[in-house]
Formats: sequence, structure tokens, C-alpha cells
Amino acid sequence: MAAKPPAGDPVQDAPQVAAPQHAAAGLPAIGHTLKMAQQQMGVRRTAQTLLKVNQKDGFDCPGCAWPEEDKRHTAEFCENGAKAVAEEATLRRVTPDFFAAHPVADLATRSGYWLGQQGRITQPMYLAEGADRYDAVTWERAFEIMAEELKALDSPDEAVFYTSGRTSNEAAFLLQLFAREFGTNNLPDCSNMCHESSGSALTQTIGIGKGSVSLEDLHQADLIIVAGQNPGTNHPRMLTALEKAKAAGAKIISVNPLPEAGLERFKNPQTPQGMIKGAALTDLFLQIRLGGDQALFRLLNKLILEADGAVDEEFVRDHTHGYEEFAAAARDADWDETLAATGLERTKIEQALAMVLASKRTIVCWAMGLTQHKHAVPTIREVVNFLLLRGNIGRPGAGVCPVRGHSNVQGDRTMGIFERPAPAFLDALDKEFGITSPRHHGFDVVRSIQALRDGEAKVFFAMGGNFVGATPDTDVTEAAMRKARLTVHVSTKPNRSHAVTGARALILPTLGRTDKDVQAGGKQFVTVEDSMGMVHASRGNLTPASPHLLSEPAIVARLARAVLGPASTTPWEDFEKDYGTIRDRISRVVPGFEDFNARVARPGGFTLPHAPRDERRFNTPTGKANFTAAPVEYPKLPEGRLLLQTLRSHDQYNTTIYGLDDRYRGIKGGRRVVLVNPDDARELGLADGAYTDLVSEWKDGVERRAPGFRVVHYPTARGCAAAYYPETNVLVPLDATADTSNTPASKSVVVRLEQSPTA
Ligand SMILES: Nc1nc2c(c(=O)[nH]1)N[C@H]1C(S)=C(S)[C@@H](COP(=O)(O)OP(=O)(O)OC[C@H]3O[C@@H](n4cnc5c(=O)[nH]c(N)nc54)[C@H](O)[C@@H]3O)O[C@H]1N2
Ligand SMILES: Nc1nc2c(c(=O)[nH]1)N[C@H]1C(S)=C(S)[C@@H](COP(=O)(O)OP(=O)(O)OC[C@H]3O[C@@H](n4cnc5c(=O)[nH]c(N)nc54)[C@H](O)[C@@H]3O)O[C@H]1N2
Ligand SMILES: [Mo]
Repeated sequence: MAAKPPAGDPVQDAPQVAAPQHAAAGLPAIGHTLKMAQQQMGVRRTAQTLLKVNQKDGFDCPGCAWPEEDKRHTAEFCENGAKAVAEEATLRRVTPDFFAAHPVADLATRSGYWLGQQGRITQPMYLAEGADRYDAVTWERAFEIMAEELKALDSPDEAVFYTSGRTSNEAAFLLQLFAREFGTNNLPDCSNMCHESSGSALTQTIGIGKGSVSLEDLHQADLIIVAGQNPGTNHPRMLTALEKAKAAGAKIISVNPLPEAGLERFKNPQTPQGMIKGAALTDLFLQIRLGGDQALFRLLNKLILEADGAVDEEFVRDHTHGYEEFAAAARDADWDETLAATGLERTKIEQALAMVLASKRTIVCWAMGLTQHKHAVPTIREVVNFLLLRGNIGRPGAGVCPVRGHSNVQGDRTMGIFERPAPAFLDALDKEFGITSPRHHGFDVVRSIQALRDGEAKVFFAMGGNFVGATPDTDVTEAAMRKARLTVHVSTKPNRSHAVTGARALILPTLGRTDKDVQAGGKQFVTVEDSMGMVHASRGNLTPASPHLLSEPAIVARLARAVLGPASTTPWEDFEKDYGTIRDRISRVVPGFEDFNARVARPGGFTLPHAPRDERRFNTPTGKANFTAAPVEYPKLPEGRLLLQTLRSHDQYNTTIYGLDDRYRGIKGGRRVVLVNPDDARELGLADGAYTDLVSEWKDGVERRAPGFRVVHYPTARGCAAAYYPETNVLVPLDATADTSNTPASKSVVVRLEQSPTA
């Protein structure tokens, strides 16, 4: 059965608004899933793919990084995972005819939604210097072009190699090896815009930048705090774990400026009781102001210190460092300041404290609501202080749980995709391959854009993702990209980055997770690491979109041969033939991967070691878990302004737009909406349904404007507004980033709302 043709562009953005929902998933979600899947894949392929998602012999869902339960259901996926699969396994095709019909200037006028809906790219495409459109090119010629440009650079540091988080461990390992053999650590990745703040805070405090809990721990917790995360949309399978925890007696506190449907009530589509009745998940909702979390946790810490016997003194004495200094700072926490920073009522904080003190096993989960602020790193360090105080780390049912986004973003970092690699990692790499990796740090995402803008970087290569769509300050970023000599995108589907190019550009089409991968050495599989440090195999089973696609490992291996030539003694050809040979090398370079091939052959895979979780050992310079004592910060708003967070709707995967609805929030048929608290809206004279421009105000004096947003009166915290990314990326200044992690502060943009002339 054929797939339906995509909707035409210009996409009509005409939002309709109804009351937000209070429950996530259940029957409507299943119907919605099948409809979307069949539109893209037809009936047969829908059945063929969806039954293989997250099965032990199947492929890893390209949706989020939430782990799988050990006992799998026949349908181990969620509505949004199914959408991610359908987008990739679609029967729609983008052939050279498409690029012949659409010059680059035309592609640049299309919405991201329209571009993505065209389907899978079938052949390598080349935009020659001065040409107005892409033309088909052979793989040989494509690698020659890249080699020409890379070899012409004055320094390897003029090249940037970006990775998005769907890339497998094998491809990621090869890419960082190639970059370092070529001579640069310019390996920015989507993590720089995502959980970098978590990585920075956790490495400094507990000695490892990863979460310390397993699914089992969640099931055993007494208290789970979910702060700055919308799992109903972005990690739907997490709701099953929360439901299980509740059934075993856990309490849940959600900390969020928005009441999110999934956290309120969950109708589990995998159990008959759940589908009908659904479980109320949140016991206490703390409707916090954007950026108020550090102040909240600081005050809770003060109250814990003041409560009788609430501190785990043995743990603090044996396993931590810096307690005195931290405790002094925490004792100074001020109720009035906290109430101002958080917008919470005193009684709510007292209720939270009672739940905290009643819990012997506490877990804090978080995502972008904590990581994308100027003071994100000290905020997450305060969460760590909070857990350390009561010994909630390194024992069952307790710990830190940063919930990762892209399905292998954690694995890519483990494989060495990092602009600031640890010297020990480079030493091991150099020893294994007989190379000399550069030791100086490379560019992260924001630095890469600045380097392109300033002419310090000239070649941009992206292993997946949609760099200009996902990064901040769209106008600045696009101008920077256009200054490059060559831009290369290894992609599955068309996106904005293909329309905003350097002097020359290449699009290299690749296999996705669902595709069968056959090389000279036979059928291959790849591996991924989930948000909880479990490594397992992923095997696609679909016939690829075209015979011309190359896998990501093959693309890197051939690129390396073209650029490095016979001087490289790395066996790139063998790596392409048999990914087992890549895993052998990983097993000798990356700690925790000993005997990789044998262990990953086991169904379900294996768990990586995590010293704090496994043995309460902390690999920090002090040898202990570090308490820290940063000054409390929170955003302060000038009169008549709102603080805007840029977030995801229910129908998107980052810059991939599945549809124009945000079902749980009651929005239909459009994305240009801004959610504003009704009281703020009244004060600002903004009626529900009015159209407004969002104008961001930043200290550089530049006015950044996103025109034509429909105002929606919505129960968000006072002073706070919300609108979808990527449309609002134009508002986020390039240098508005988090201290230490340099992550764009996409959750706190000061805006004024101006009546739209277009209304
Ligand atoms: N279907 C789907 N799944 C996805 C993705 C997707 O786009 N679509 N993206 C993937 C990726 S890469 C990632 S990183 C994750 C993202 O997962 P999330 O972090 O859940 O994604 P966001 O939509 O950015 O939502 C941020 C949440 O934090 C809240 N928040 C914002 N600011 C604050 C704050 O200052 N304090 C508190 N306490 N809360 C705040 C918002 O109201 C919202 O509920 O999801 C992954 N999974
Ligand atoms: N304002 C604002 N900006 C943000 C955020 C925010 O909350 N607010 N969130 C940030 C976060 S958390 C993240 S992670 C980034 C995401 O940044 P990216 O990871 O760069 O963006 P995606 O939209 O996930 O990338 C989608 C593209 O990936 C390609 N693709 C899909 N699957 C594959 C594959 O298997 N292989 C290859 N090679 N390509 C593939 C497709 O061509 C698709 O168009 O955005 C960040 N930007
Ligand atoms: Mo992310």
C-alpha cells in the first residue's frame, strides 16, 4: 500500500485552541500512532517495524534514550517512538529529481515541516560553487571533494565535525578517531545544547557525568522528584516506570512552570486497567518560575540541615568533601528570596519538605528545564547537594537521573565525541592506533558558530542532526554557515541545514536505525547506550530507502581513507567490512567495554560501571563526592517583560516536525503560539487569540524578533511564557549561554510582546 503524499507548502499555521488535557496516553494515543504510522509507511511496513522496536532482537527506538524494561511487551514503544520510527521508515522518497525541481533558494523558503515530510534522501547530492541547485554526485567524487577542502586548510582546527545523538557507538568512535588522526578536537555535538550542564555539574561533584540510577532503582524509590521535564511527550515510556514506582508506594513531586498532562495522570496503553482508569502520578505540583530551581533546592537544603537527624552524617563524614562551606551557605538561604525566585507559596515548600524527610530513598530526575539556563550548572550542583545530604547516592532506590534526549547521545560521548577529551582517553587512543592526538581543546557548538562567523573555521561536517535548525540565534548562525568553504551533512531526510550552505555543499544519505546494514563481512549490527548506562545491540530489518545509501561507519571509513591516504595505518577498510573489528578496538580504548563483542552478543546487553552507584567511589580530585556552595541566582525581569522558555510540542522531534498539533496542551493546527499566564496577559493588554511579535532583549542591544504568534491564555507560572523551538531559536542570543557548560540558555529569554502588524 502506498503512503499518502505530503501536505503542500506554505504550511498553513492557524492554531486552534482548546482546554489542555490532564492525562497522557491511553486509547486516543494508540489510534493517533497507527494513523501517523500508516500514512508514512503503509499497513505492512507499519506492522513489520513497530513489532521490532526495542525488542532484544530488534532495533533501538530512534526516539528517546529512556531504557527498556527487562521483561519486554510485544509493543515496547510509545506513541512518540512510533512517530520517530514512521518518519524514518517512511515510503516517501527524495530523489535527484526533487533537487532539480527545487533550487536551494526555493528550499530556503520552505518550512522545516515541509522539508522533513518529503521523505528519505536516495542519493548523494552536490551543490557546486556558484550553482543554484544540488545535483547527483557519485560517492567517489563526494569523498574527493571533502578531501580537497580538508587538505587545503591551513590547520586541521579549521574543520568542525558535529555529531547529533542518533549516531551509533561504532560510527561515533570512528568519527572521533578520524578527527584526531586528522589533527583536531573540534567535535561539538548536540549534547552541548542539551545535557552538557548535567555533565559539567556531575563530573565536578560525583566524578562521572552520567546518571546513577537504574530502572530498578526507580521502581524502589520512596520519592521521585521530576524537575524541568515533560516525560508525557518526550520520554513517554518513563511514565510506565513512574506508574510502577507509585504502585509500590512512591510519592512524586513535579517541579515545572507548566502543568504537564503526562505528569498529572497517565493511562498506560499496555495494561487494560491503565487504559481505562489511569493513574494519578503527581502527589505535589510545585509550579515554579523559570530558573527558580536553584533557590528551591537551596532552601530545602537549609530546612534539611535544620531538621532533627535529617542529615546522613555517616555518609557525609565518610564520602563527601566541602560540607562545612556548603552548610554555611545553605543556612543563609532566605525564605523571602526563595518565594520571590520560585513564585511558590510557603505551604507548598513545607509540604515538599515533609515528603523529602519521610523518604529514605529519593531520586531526582531532570531534563532541559534545568540544563538550559545561565545558572544551570550551579542549579544541578544544588540538586546533588540535596541528594548527598541524606546519603541518596550509591544505594538502591536513590540517586541522580538526568534523562537524556537523543537515543545514543550518552553513548556518543562515551565513545569520545567531546571537544574537551580527558587526557587518559587520548593516551589510550594514541597507544591503540599509534597516532598523536592533539591535546588542546576544540570547539563546542557555540564556539563553532563563532569560529565560522569569524572565518576561523572553513569546513563544516555534520554526522546527522540539523545544525542551523537546532542552534541559537538563527540569523547569526545562518550567516556564519554561509561563510564556510564546504558544508557536509550526513542525513536521512531533508532539513533546513541543506538550504543554508557554504560555497560548496554535500548531502550524504545514510542508513537509519530501522534499515538493514549489509557490508562485505555480512549483516552488521550497531550498539547504543541508554540514559542509564546500558549498552545493547540494535539491528535494523528494513530494505534501505535506496541501494545508494552508505552506513555511517562506511562514510567515516571512506572519508578517512580519502583524506589521510596511505599514511594512515588504521585499518579503515576492515572497519567498514566488519563492525566487530571496531568493537574490538573500543574494548581496548574505552573503560568498561572489556570483552565488548562477547558481552553485547547477550540479549539485553550489559551495564557500564558507575563508581558512585556501584561502590560509592568518587573519582574527583578530592576522592570524595563534593558539596558545592555557589551563590543563588535567578532571572530578574524588567517591567512589562516576560521570561520565555522555548520547548517541544507533542508533534515534533527536535527540529523534525511530525504535525501541527500539541494535543495535551490543547493546541491544534499551528505552532506559532505563545503561552502566557492569563493574569500577565491581562496586565499586558493581550487578549487570548491576539497576534503578537516576540522581541528578545539582550545586553548587546540587538533586537531579535519572531513575528506573528497567537497568544494563548495558559496556566503557566506568573511572569513566564512558553513557545516552541525551533521557530523561537531566532530569539536566543548566541552568547546567552550557561556558565561553565556554554549551553544556550534556551529556557530563559527575556522578551517583550508587541502587537503584531500582521494580525
Ligand atoms: N517526542 C519527542 N521526544 C523527545 C524529543 C522531542 O523533541 N520529541 N527530544 C529529545 C531530546 S534531544 C531531549 S533533550 C529531551 C527533552 O525533554 P524535555 O526536557 O522534557 O523537553 P522540553 O520540551 O524542552 O521541556 C522542558 C520541560 O521543562 C519545563 N521547564 C522549563 N524551564 C524550567 C525551569 O526553569 N524549571 C523547571 N523546574 N522546569 C522548567 C518545561 O515546562 C517543560 O515541561 O526529549 C527527547 N525526546
Ligand atoms: N531553542 C531551543 N533550541 C534547542 C533546544 C531547545 O530546547 N530550545 N534543544 C536542544 C537539544 S536538547 C538538542 S539535543 C538539539 C538537537 O539538535 P540536532 O540533533 O542537531 O537536531 P535534530 O532535529 O534532532 O536532527 C534532525 C535531523 O537528523 C537527521 N537524522 C535523523 N536520523 C538520522 C540518522 O540515523 N543518521 C543521520 N546521519 N542523520 C539522521 C535528519 O536528516 C533530521 O533532519 O537542539 C537543541 N536546540
Ligand atoms: Mo537533547
